[in-house]
Amino acid sequence: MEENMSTKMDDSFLFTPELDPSTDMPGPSEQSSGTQQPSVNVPLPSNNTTATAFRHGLSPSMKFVGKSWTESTTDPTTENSAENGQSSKITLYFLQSSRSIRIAWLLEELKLVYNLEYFDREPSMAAPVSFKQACGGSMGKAPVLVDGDLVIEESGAITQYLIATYDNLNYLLPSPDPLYVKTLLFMHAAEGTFLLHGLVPFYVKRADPDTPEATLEALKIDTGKDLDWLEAELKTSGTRYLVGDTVTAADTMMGFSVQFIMEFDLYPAQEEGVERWQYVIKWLGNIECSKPYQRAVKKTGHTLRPK
Ligand SMILES: N[C@@H](CCC(=O)N[C@@H](CS)C(=O)NCC(=O)O)C(=O)O
Repeated sequence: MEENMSTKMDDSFLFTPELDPSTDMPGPSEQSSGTQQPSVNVPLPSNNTTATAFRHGLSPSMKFVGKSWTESTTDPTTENSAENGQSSKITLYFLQSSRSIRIAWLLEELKLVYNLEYFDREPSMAAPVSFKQACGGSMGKAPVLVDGDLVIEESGAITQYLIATYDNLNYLLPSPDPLYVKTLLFMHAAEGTFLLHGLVPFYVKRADPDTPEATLEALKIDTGKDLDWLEAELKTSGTRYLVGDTVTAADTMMGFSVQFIMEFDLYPAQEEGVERWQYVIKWLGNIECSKPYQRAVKKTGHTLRPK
């Protein structure tokens, strides 16, 4: 993005690291502080990297209910637990600069062992033929997740599958209650509203780099409204993440959409020196502080600006 939006913010507003039960203890407070949003620079992985992760380090007797952790009588440890270095039946087909980061992050949140198949984009930004041949999916789009005999496409569908299969603590999609409905809303708004609107000016500009600014501005009106809505939601809830103070599937889906919109300036021009979406920027900073997110970026080499 031409201008880093965080530089326009009042320092007092910058994200405040807090204890986050969805991360490795002791939480984001050990990760960063100060006024700079952290950026994770890692070398790109080679193909066929095997990424390993562990189920989170919470006591098996703890269960996430609503916004807090409570004792549970059931043992959430299941067959998806794994030891370091163990190969996995789960493979993520990851395309650089894509929605694939949603799934890498989710796998890290779930502490699942998975194999990572990494693919760079073609110069045209299309997925390479090798991706389409290898992933086993019929759409040829990233991400694709393979779990045993199952091949799953669409990042939202993969998210729902992984949660239904492996989120034994219900911490990424709260049990049916108002928080569940709110999480679903964000999960679907990520594709059906935010990226739908954000990709219109993106594709128009890509098709014709000389598109008049006035046309692009007109095409960005909807993302402005979407971000206004998100800003109001975050301001009202006052929470660290979209649904409560821990990461949920709302964040793993919405994070990429909003990062993409901000990175490529797909929002309406703003008045100089005024930050219209301060809470949104703060939330993006909280995501970047999250250890599972940082692990996902490190393992995959995800960046929205590939070299
Ligand atoms: N709605 C789908 C979108 C999938 C999609 O369009 N993926 C893009 C990357 S973000 C892709 O594979 N692009 C490369 C291509 O179309 O060749 C999802 O959420 O998974």
